[in-house]
Formats: sequence, C-alpha cells, structure tokens
Amino acid sequence: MSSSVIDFIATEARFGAQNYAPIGVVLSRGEGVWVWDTDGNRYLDCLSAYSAVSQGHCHPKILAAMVEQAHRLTLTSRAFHNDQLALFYEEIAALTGSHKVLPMNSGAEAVESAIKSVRKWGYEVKGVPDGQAEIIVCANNFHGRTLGIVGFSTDPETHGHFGPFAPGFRIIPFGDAAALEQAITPNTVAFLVEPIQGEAGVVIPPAGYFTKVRELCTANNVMLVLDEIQTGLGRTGKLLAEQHEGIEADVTLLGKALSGGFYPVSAVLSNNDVLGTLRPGQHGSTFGGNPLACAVARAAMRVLVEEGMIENAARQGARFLEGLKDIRANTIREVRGRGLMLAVELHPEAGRARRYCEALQGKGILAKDTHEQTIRIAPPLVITSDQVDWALERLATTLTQDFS
Ligand code: IF1
Repeated sequence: MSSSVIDFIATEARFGAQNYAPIGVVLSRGEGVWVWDTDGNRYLDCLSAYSAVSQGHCHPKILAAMVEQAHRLTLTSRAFHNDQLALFYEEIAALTGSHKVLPMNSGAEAVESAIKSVRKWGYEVKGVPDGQAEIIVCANNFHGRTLGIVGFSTDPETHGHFGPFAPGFRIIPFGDAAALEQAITPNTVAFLVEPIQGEAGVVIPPAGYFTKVRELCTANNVMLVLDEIQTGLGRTGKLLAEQHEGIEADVTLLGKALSGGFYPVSAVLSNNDVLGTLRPGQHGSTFGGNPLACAVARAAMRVLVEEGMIENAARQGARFLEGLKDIRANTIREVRGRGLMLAVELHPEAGRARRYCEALQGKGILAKDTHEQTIRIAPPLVITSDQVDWALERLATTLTQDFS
C-alpha cells in the first residue's frame, strides 16, 4: 500500500463518522466496468455502487448531458417550472407505463414519499379513519436509513438505539402470501416490499408469490408498493423486476441507476390516484425535479434502452449464474441471482465473506459482503462475456481457498 492510500484512509478515519467499514482501496477513476485506485491498480467493479452505476462508470453520454445542462441551468426549485422536468416526466412515464411521477433525490426519500402518499390515499380515497392507516412490510427489508424507514427494519444494527419510532407498520415474513392475507385489515393502505430482497442477501421469493400478492392487494383495495430502487432499471434482466412475475405494482419506486450514478435522482411512480391526493404545499423537496437531475436521468434512461443494457443484463446474468454454479468449491452453500443481481452464500465453516472479498480485491475484483456469509455480485450492466469469464476464473480460485 502506498503512503497516499494510507493517508486517505487515515484522514477519513480521523474526521469521518465511523458508520462504514470500507474495503481498503481508495478509488480515483472509473470507466465502464472498471475502476482504478490511487496507485493505478485496475479492478472490475462487482458492486456498481449498490446498482447505481448500472450504466457503467462515467458513461460518456450521461456525462455529456450533465455537463451540457450544468452550463445552462442547475436548480430553479419547484417554485418555478423548468424546461427539463416535463420531458423527464414524459420519458419515465412512457418507459415504465406510469401515469403520475413524483421526483425526489435519494431512494429513502422516494420510500418516505410513497409512505406519505399511500397514507393520504388511504384517508381520502379508501376511507380509513384518520391516524389509523396501517402499512405492511416484510422482515429483513431494506428501504433506506431515515427514521420512518429504520423504525420498521428488523435488523437490530439498522434500528438499534435510534428510536422512538413512528407506529403504523406491521411486519410479516417475506415470500409468504398467507401471512399477507392474515395481516390485512380494513385499515391496511399498502404493502411495501422489494421484489428481491437485496440487503437480506439477494433473496428471491418463491414462484407465484407476487401473483398471489397482487391478487390479495387488489381484492382488499391495498396499494402494492414495489421498492425497485435496487432491482429496477434492468438490474434483474428486465426493465422492472415485477415483469418477471407478470404483475404491475400500484406504486413503483426507482432511484440509484435512474441517474447512472452521477447524481442522486429518485422517483415515485404511480399507476392510479395515489399521487393524485397530493396538493400544493403538502410535499416537496428543494432539489427534487431540478433540471440537472432531470437531464441526467433522461440520458441515463436513454442509454439503458438504446445500448441494450437490459438484454445484456439478462444474457450476462445467465452466463454469470451458470458459471458460479459450475464452481466446485466446498466453501459454497448456495448461488442465486436474477440478471446481474447475484450472490454467493458461503457455508458458515468457510469463514466470513469479508475475507473472500479482500482476497478478490487482490485479484482485481471489487465485491461486497453482506450478512457475514454472502458475497454480493452486481457488476455494471455493460459487462461483456469475456469480462464475465475473467471474473469467474478469479472467483473460482478465490472460492476454493479456505479462509476459515
Ligand atoms: C448504504 C444495502 C444495497 C435499497 C432499496 C431503498 C434504498 C436502498 C431496495 C435507499 C439502498 C443501499 C444503501 C447503501 C447500502 C445499500 C444496500 F446493502 F444496504 F442493502 F444496495 F443492497 N430501497 N440501498 O437497496 O436508497 O436512500 O440509499 O438512495 O450504504 O446504506 P438511498
């Protein structure tokens, strides 16, 4: 490690809140699937900033749109109209088949906005008595870090010592439609769920789960809110993960890759009158819907479609998954994934996933562990077959090592 690397890390540790434990690499440049550290070492990025950099690092067309817009106009606030927001609305609605759009910045803000909107819908349209709205969520969920959201997390790390929290949430097991049926009451306004649980370790629900969920929500006039902040925009090999299930959410949340990683852009999309209940002054954001964000998001959506990234995610994801399944290593307990949202779960005896991620770093691959035993693999959607094979070779040699 060069002195400059140690200095960056030490300085972060000295001044920064210690709410992360990053892998010991200091990155200074990125292009496509590759990133470089301050010593010039190259790595294949198998995290993609938790799926935000799906279009690849510093995509030239998104960069050009951002620079061009930054020269013209960056922020107006929503007190005035700007000439990018309408175009962003039109394009995201056309892409996703949505009727109404609410632009925000971070993913957590989109989730918070959806919670506010479905509650308001519950009181004003469904007729739930004021203050009684219930929202059903799943155990092991991850929807962000705000107080509202961490209050219904089941991970003690995420919510411990941050309370007191807001009431109005019921927690049921993920992948269990019967539990949803039992949890619904006349006051239930929404079921908020990830199509595939990311932080929980890429947990794919049983086949038919979402068909049943859709039926139950429709039958009980409960809004199905899908958090596609991580699974959306091609990550799983389809534009939206809901398409694997053949269903449509009432409310869809997008973030992360909506900007290709250039800038925080998120959105609440609704297919009915949920967003219609919001009146002037009842919700907003200084930066939400700003022209820079809109121009960046428009380019990010355009390249995703024009450059065939969604199809590539399906193709390369299948190749990657097959390759992982072919690795004969007794460290591996299970391999799972959909599209380029992949995970390798290790046997408890194999040692911590973190050690394997550090070994992968030495071989030129950056990946991130989750929950002690799982290595998450989510490269940019522009990855080629050769690059998948290159990664598989290195994963195979690393996973046959024993770090227990
Ligand atoms: C961190 C995990 C990924 C998300 C879903 C909303 C948000 C996220 C489904 C909030 C954010 C992140 C945040 C990041 C770690 C990360 C993560 F490991 F925690 F679970 F991606 F897998 N819904 N996920 O996954 O979006 O407000 O952050 O923009 O460091 O906390 P945000």
